[in-house]
Amino acid sequence: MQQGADPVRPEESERVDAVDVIVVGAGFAGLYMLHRLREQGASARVFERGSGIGGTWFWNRYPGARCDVESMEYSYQFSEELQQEWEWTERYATQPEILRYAEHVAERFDLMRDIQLETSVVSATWDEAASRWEIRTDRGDRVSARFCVLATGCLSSTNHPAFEGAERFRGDTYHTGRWPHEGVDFTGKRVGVIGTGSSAIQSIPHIAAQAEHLFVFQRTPNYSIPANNHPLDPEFQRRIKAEYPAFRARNRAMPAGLDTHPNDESVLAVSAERREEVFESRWEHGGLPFMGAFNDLGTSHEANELAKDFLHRKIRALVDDPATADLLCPDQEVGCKRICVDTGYFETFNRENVRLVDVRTAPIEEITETGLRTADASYELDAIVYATGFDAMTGAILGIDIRGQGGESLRDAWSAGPRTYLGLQSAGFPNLFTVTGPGSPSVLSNMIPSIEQHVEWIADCIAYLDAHGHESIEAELPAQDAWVDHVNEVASATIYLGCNSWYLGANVPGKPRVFMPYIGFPTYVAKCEEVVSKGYEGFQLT
Ligand code: FAD
Ligand code: N01
Repeated sequence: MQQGADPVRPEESERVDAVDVIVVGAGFAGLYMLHRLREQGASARVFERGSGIGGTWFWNRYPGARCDVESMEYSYQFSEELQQEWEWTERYATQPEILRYAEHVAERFDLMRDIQLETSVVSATWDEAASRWEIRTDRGDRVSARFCVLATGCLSSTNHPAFEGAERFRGDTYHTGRWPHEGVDFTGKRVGVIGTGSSAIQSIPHIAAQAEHLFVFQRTPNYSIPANNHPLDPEFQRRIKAEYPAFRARNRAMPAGLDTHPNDESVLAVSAERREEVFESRWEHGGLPFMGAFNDLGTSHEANELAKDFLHRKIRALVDDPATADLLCPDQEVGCKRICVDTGYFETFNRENVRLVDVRTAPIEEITETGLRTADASYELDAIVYATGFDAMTGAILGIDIRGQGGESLRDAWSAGPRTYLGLQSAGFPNLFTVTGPGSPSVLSNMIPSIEQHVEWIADCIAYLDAHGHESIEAELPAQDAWVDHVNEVASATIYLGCNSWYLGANVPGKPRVFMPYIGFPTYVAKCEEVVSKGYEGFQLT
């Protein structure tokens, strides 16, 4: 908890019966939403499940957790004073530094007095007669609000595979997305990490350096580009700050709202020497800009094959044991699953105390009292780390029992996959907004600019309704259907549908296979603005 703040503790809080807006979640989305609403004179209250604010950066405290968008870009731009005064220390900020930043924002804008921590929203019910939402929490709060904003996060509902016998394990169990605040000492322990996504790839080198022995249970290998992290040069930071608004504007206009230095050449049109030179320089530069190496890696299978070949060669050069290197080479196309960014991940498999276990050919069959059994072997473990990710994009939203017009449940409305108009609203659920909801660029963009764009759109919308005497706003079904079709059509022209990613819900058994984010920042921003300029086209204002 940041110093000087004055958090509302559940036991101290008075029951609030009526506010203009209830915001669920106090990550970067909820914090900025609260600030904007207050600025325009609305009363708002935020409920947050955690015992602190910061969302992702509050929960994901595993060793090695850090951002893979560069610090100068992964931060708010709504306040020039804020972006001038905050000093980042590294090219990619660590989790503790980002959490300190979130706490600084909360303190600076005096947000804590409207945030109730350790409180989960369990239901939200639309009262048609009153045109208001009734929100209930696990603490017994009952609040009536004109609007409800779900700032519940795309990656906040942790995924726990239902392994047979999991509860019998007598050792310690951790999930990367719910890491203990006091940290974990793995010294002298036999540790098993399940999963090889971004969280695993960041934490494995740290756990390996501490544990007596580490088993990495891999179902699908992933591509990872070295971070090449380094302390931030003060002169570089000063130069960016001298023109911060222009820097932000430039990046907002880029694909994904991120400066990946996009190269507008087709990899298929250049010579083999040029191809190698560009890939090599991207590898050296490090991080997500690898995907900007050529303009067709995300759309052409043939082009992607060349990136794949380059990265397979890199993995084989880094990993000494050829059989382990083979296992670490992904089959899927580069970027189909979210690309990872690492520091020493592949090299970790050269350590004597680390072993890669392929659980694709021999799946995990059960967790035992003393470890884990796959289809062909047993492993004795003192600790199991679930790096098994999230019920992404819809998990946190559908964790709340939401009832809209006519008592319709959102869980039913989304039973075949999420359906939204612009990722902002769902038909049948008036005055309910989602920040970075499914159907918006969200996880396929630098998320803080995406969050700011949504928060500003929602705040402006509420101000517009007030100014024009409208009681409610609701997405129209035809507009929503057309938007969902458009989201799918855009995705089908890319490489994204060809693998089992969490973008498709494929990591959670039984989840409908639907591509959830929208590929198209920044054209998406223009579309949102156009809708407003046409009097909220596709929405019904009552
Ligand atoms: P969150 O930060 O997830 O906050 C949502 C909050 O809502 C949570 O605190 C949760 O407890 C709360 N909540 C949910 N349901 C309820 C409920 N029913 N009642 C009460 N509270 C509730 N994005 C990038 O752009 N770049 C990166 O480099 C990057 N790195 C990441 C690294 C990790 C480890 C993870 C998990 C994600 C990363 N992301 C990154 C995505 C990241 O989630 C976003 O950038 C951003 O932090 C999301 O902010 P948010 O406020 O929308 O959601
Ligand atoms: O989760 P993931 P994550 N048996 O879903 C495996 C962001 N993020 O927490 O691929 C065996 O990617 C699963 O296997 P498979 C970023 O957007 C960013 O790592 O489904 N294995 C996979 O290997 C990221 O994409 C950073 O076959 C099982 C792993 O668990 C997102 O958050 C850091 C299994 C889960 O990987 C999620 O990342 C961290 C089973 N039953 C997170 N079930 C940055 O670096 C699942 N797995 C910025």
